[in-house]
Amino acid sequence: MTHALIEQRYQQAREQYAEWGVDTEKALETLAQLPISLHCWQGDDVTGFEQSHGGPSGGILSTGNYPGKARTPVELRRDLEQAFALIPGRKRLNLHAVYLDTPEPVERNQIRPEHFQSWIDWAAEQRIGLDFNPTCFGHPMAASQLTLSHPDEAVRQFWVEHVRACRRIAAEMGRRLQTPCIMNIWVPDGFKDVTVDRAGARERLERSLDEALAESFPKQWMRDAVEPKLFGIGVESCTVGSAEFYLGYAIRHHLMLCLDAGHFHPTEVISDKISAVLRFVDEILLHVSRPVRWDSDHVVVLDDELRAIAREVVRQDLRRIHIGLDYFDGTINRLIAWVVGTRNMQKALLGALLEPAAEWSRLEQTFRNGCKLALMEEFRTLPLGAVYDWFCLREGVPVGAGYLPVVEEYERTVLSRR
Ligand code: RNT
Ligand code: ZN
Repeated sequence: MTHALIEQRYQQAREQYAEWGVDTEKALETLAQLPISLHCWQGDDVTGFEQSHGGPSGGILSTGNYPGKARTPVELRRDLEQAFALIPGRKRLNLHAVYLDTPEPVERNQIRPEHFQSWIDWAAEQRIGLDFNPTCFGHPMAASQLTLSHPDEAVRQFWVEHVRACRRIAAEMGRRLQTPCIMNIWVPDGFKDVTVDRAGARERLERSLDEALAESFPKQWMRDAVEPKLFGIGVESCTVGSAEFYLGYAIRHHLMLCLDAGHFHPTEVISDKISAVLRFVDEILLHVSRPVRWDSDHVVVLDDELRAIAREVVRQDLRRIHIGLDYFDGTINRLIAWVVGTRNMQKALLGALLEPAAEWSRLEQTFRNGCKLALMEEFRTLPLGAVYDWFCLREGVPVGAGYLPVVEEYERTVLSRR
């Protein structure tokens, strides 16, 4: 498509939306300011750079062995730079503790901000913020699938120390980069089979969290989030950090709740949970993912649930909802996975920003539900794509599938040589 055609299509789209009282320019301005936190772990199938231990379990699973995964921080940063160059708008990077950059192995309860110095310097250069996560899996001390709720005091303390160390690192990231680092705690803890002492495990998890979160840091440096889950592989019968557990914990301790799209029963959707949870917690972290039959972490596509999530983000309070991606597919080119998922998140947000929600809400409140349905269905076929293409052009990234040749070239010259 020529620039002239992209512009022409945008001008027509702009008029079409204007007829419904929607200002496309305003929507694009908002979209350009909305950061999306890309998850570093799509770049290497959640392996990380500890020389001593390899990646998951923890009951999570990345399948596939597509060639070219990043093996070092330098390679991962290079891949991320290439992906960032193909994604319009504001980005952040979400790191896990196992992505440390050290010449020698460092135990997880010993990690310090200097082990992430190269990431912090790089993020400053890229003008992006960092988010962070303790890694409570893929480690001999997590072999039993119990970490913060482990009955052995020494093991439990090891993981408490790990989370403490991570919070200090997160605070340093936020201080250096002048944007709060979101520190999200997810642990795989649970039981494979019929469980006797659920209460004991939950009591230990609560105690560990209390201990790990005792130190306080300025809110403008770091904020804590907790992430509940329904079940994982190998912990089918009981997950200690369940939805009720963490919702309660987050409310009582004024923490952020993380809602992962794959962490609930298959017919439950997080788009319905956002407005409920926001009544009781100040902020929400989203782990946007795509569960296929289970928490499979497929690449995010522009489906109805993604659009529903985006509507809630836009209609509630943009400042109280933080958008992060969480999926990992090792069967396809990993840059394509990042670019497709992030662009889809943005398209869904743009779609929501281009809807006259106040008008539709009036119809709903006056019980004109037939009209509401009709208008909402009309909007499905309005030219959202023309507006997004214009956004890409304006932001200086390839329009539409124009990024594919760039990825292919990168695969040929960089990835295939690894
Ligand atoms: C696991 C959780 C968690 C992880 C990442 C790697 O089910 O979703 O967020 O995916 O921390
Ligand atoms: Zn998650």
